[in-house]
Amino acid sequence: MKNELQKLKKEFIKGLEEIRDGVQLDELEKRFFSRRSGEMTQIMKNLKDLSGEARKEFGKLANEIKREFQELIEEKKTELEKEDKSGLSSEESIDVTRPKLPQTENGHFHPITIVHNKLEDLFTSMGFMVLDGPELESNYYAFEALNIPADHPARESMDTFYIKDHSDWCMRPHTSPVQIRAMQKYGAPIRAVVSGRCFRNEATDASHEHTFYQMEGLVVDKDISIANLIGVMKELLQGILEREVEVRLRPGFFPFVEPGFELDMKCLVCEGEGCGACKHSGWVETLPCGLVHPKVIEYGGLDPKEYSGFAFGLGSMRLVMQKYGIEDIRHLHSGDVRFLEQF
Ligand code: FA5
Repeated sequence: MKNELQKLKKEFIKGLEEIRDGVQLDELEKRFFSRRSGEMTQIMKNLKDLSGEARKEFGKLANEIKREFQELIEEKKTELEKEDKSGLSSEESIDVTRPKLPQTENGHFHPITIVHNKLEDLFTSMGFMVLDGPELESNYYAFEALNIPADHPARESMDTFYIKDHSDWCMRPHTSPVQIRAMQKYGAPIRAVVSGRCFRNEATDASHEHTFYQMEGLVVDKDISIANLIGVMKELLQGILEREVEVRLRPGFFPFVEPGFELDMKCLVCEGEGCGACKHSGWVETLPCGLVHPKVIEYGGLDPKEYSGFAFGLGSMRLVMQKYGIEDIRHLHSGDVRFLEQF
């Protein structure tokens, strides 16, 4: 009888160690204590067949073991209930006194994305829509509808990449085609900005990339003047650079605006002394702009006698360089982690 009890105890302890949830615990309890066939119940029943002294001795032992089993079952029940509430097993419980693990590096936005997000916030706060346009563009939208016919010399300064066997298509050399698309789609009045990649067949240097970013702006309404244009340009530069900047406005030629301007800012990388970022002139050509040419308004499907507008094409990578004091544009797409980690 004694051996039988010890064997039973071993099996019970082993069974208890394997318990992972309430269902398994119920099964174990039934196995040992069910009224009809429980293994412990059977032993208790068998006690009555023993003679006086033996019944006394084994009865005591069996009762002790039975109580021990029941206590262990109760303990296990409480443990499982706790795990259910916290979602953690007892070994996983949170130790608030443990020292903090070293902070691992989080990812962050690329400086171009930071500047574009900020520009978009700035313009949406002034009531502009944020639009998108195709990078692979038709010659019609990239040039012709912008008053740049096939033989116009302006095409040379915007030489880009053409698609083999599809000479009508090109990688857009600027974001201005979206001016036409926007007027055709939304009509007037309209206030919109478009940010995105542009492509040019360019010999790269400290301020030129073959793939670069622009942000186009377009406002078309009744009675739009140069004063409106200058007001928005100033808001833009101060909002993004968060400091006073010296600017100069000079005449600029773009077939799709009349009159056209180049808004330059004093180079913040060298404070006007001259460096690679400003082509050693002390000024950075940042914001070409002007009043939308009447022909372009017509290509957009609107009446130039009724509507006028202004447009600008911000070279946003050059603005990123000015904001962060980057002396060479090629760092921005270099993928060099040592460079990117600084932002
Ligand atoms: C244009 O692209 C006109 N579409 C801008 C415009 C829009 C004028 C609306 C008037 C009205 P431009 O070729 O100058 O203009 O380019 C505009 C800006 O893009 C430049 O001032 C410069 O900051 C940037 N940019 C041009 N080419 C490159 C290049 N290869 N790498 C980096 N930035 C460039």
